[in-house]
Amino acid sequence: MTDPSVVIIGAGVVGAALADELSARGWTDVTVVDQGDVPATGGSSSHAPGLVFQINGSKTMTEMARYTVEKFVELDSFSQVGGLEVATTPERLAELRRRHGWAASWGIETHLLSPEESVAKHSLLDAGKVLGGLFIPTDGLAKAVKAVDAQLARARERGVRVLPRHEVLNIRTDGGRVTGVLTDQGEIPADIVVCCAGIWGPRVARMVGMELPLTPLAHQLAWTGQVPELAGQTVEASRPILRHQDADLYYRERFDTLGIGYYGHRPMPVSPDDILSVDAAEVMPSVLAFTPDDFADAWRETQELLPSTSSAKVEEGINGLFSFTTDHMPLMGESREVIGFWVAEAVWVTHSAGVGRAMAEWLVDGHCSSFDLHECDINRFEPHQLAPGYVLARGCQNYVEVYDIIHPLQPMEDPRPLRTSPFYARQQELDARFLEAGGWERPQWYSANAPLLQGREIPTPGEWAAQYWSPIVGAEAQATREAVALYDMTALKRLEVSGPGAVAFLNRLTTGDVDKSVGSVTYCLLLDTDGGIRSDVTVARLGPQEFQVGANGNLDLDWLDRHRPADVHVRDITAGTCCVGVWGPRARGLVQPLTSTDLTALRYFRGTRAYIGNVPVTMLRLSYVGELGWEIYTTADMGLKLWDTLWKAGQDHGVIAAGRGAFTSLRLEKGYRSFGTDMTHEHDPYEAGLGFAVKLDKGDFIGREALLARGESVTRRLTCLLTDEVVMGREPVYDGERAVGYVTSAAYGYTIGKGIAYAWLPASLANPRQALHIGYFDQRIDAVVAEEPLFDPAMQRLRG
Ligand code: THG
Repeated sequence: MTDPSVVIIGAGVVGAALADELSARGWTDVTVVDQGDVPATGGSSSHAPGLVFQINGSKTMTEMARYTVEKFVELDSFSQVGGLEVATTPERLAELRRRHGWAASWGIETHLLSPEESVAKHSLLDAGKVLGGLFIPTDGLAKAVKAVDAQLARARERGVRVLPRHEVLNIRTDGGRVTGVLTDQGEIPADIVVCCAGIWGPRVARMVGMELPLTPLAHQLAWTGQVPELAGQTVEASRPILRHQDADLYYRERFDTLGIGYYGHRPMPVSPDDILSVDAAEVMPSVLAFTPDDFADAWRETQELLPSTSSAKVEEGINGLFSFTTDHMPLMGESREVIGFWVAEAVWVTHSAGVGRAMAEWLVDGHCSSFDLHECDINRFEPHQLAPGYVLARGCQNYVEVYDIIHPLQPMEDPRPLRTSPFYARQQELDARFLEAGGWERPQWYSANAPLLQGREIPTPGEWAAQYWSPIVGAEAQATREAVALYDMTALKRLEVSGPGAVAFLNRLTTGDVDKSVGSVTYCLLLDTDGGIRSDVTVARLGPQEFQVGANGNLDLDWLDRHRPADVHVRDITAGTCCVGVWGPRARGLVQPLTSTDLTALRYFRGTRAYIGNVPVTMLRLSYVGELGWEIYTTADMGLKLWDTLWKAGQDHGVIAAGRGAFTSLRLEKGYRSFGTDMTHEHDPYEAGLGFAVKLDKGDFIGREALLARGESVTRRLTCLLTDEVVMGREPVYDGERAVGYVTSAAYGYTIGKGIAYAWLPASLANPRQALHIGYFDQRIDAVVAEEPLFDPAMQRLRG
């Protein structure tokens, strides 16, 4: 088979990186087109200020940034002056400590600095204003246009064609497949088109009928005249790049002047349709006229932080356009509708080479092995998240929040509410505190449960962990184990998989054997061809050719849909149905009188159709909280009736409604993993402690060959740690002074009376009673490896 022909649209930092990485892997039938000149095309790369700060809460983003730095250094397109983030408020100082933790978790060297040490790194700083700093030695200044040039040069040497001044007019498709790109200079045939068009991306995507949830926003970048203290500086930059996040500002040197970037001004979105063409634009299409009024506060704050700028002036500035998304993450992957149409969009210079590498691996190998991309996948979105109003509102809000301190549980505030379960009215009556997930309003706890606190000692966590928290969370968790609770599970993604080929299909896509009797429920994994975990799912056989799959999100729908043969249907039934988990030792006492189905005969991990009062339901006997009970599903129209029926019957059994806070705590006590947090595509089932869900001898399935090659022996393990203090996730784990791993999920275990933190650790340290530390702000918290599960290892609760 010959390599496919690829057309890359856009010769900015992403397109250039991709051309280089593809050709390095032997794909040379590659054409890069751009409407502008090359290497300065007029897009965002051409005006990018070039600051590369690598530290990010996302492991993937940090790793893609690190790769970009390494590559740009090699390409002589990077000035590694270091990065300095300073704090001028106590909250920011704490945040810098949290970021230092992320750096340790993801393996980047950083140093927390005193005010004096900060000033020693950057002498323009006012010592009196700075409370501390975070120094990242490997950060620095990218020369984006030079990097584009260097990467395109390498690609050209390998045979890649680069065509400047080719404006894309349309994408040719045939039968749902890409066949070529029509430009103003003629047509270029293609098997694969990759849209790396940055701020023009939505326009290009629309040519194949695809909504790209990206908003171009103008961002102010100003340059001072000479700053006296920099006079005579002959190198472009000698001090580290600087961030003053408390005032939404960043700085870089350019000889004796300073560049100042500002995120504090009003969001200035621009419709992709209003971006000027290369020839119509005064400077370049991605550069709009500077609006000095929007910069007034920035200049005042600058003079305070960097007093020597007081005698300088702002001499020039731009409002430069670049891409924002609804969740701060890039958009990568293949369209669900048009085969061969790929995007690599909403990528900043910081991550560009990493994204180029990821895309090349994905295209050439069928998956990306260097980075876990589930947070970046273009198919991650729920339908409402593609609505133009949503895309715009979230893009603008994310501009405002770029430098804000965001708590891990902090929900978006607008637009809300979007999706409400049929139980919503009752939840409001019970004074639920709602957070948000996938658009769903999701109760974290119910204030109406405050009386449950009587006679209980619920420990209060530290200040940070106590946000979006109430002691009621603990009371709900304990009451679940004592009596019975209703959990709204409607947000759990549900797919119907049906048709003559359904059994064979699911056996090929999952690690389990689903060819069991009607009524069986199978917990198993979706693996990629390399054996990495794509998801963990429950597969309930509701009929000979009919299955309900409990999944983790839209990517599972996409994965199944992509692989499905013509005799299998895959349908997302989440929105048309609802689910309530009824769990606790008194669950059977509550539900049995409401149904003629013998619930004792319905064994653990079995399911059935039944009636609860007047409500037709599907009941699955399983429990993420580790208690006796069922997930009870019905159609959305009957949801409220179901809730009311259970609620009324539950009054004699001490029923409560319980929220997500309790749910997470109980889940961790039971040791159940959560995809995306505890394990991702980077991990195989054995490392994640999920080897039991892999039936290697059932016949072939996606990932089997890779698992056989990898073997079951592991060098790292997802490990249960016990602590005295609650952490939040993503903190580094230390063995002495050495960072050896990172926390995934964490919560207080209210019924075991300990803090729980799951963490990825070297296998050699994953042994019970191993003593370690977790880095949490400025503390080192004692942690001890524990045997799991912490709760009910004999499974008496679930099987009772
Ligand atoms: N309910 C349903 N589907 C789901 C989830 C759910 N799909 C996504 C996610 N949650 C899957 N995660 C789990 C994790 C653990 C279990 C179920 C779903 C579980 N495990 C038992 C154990 O590990 O002991 C049983 C394993 C077995 O018997 O094979 O229950 O919450 N519908």
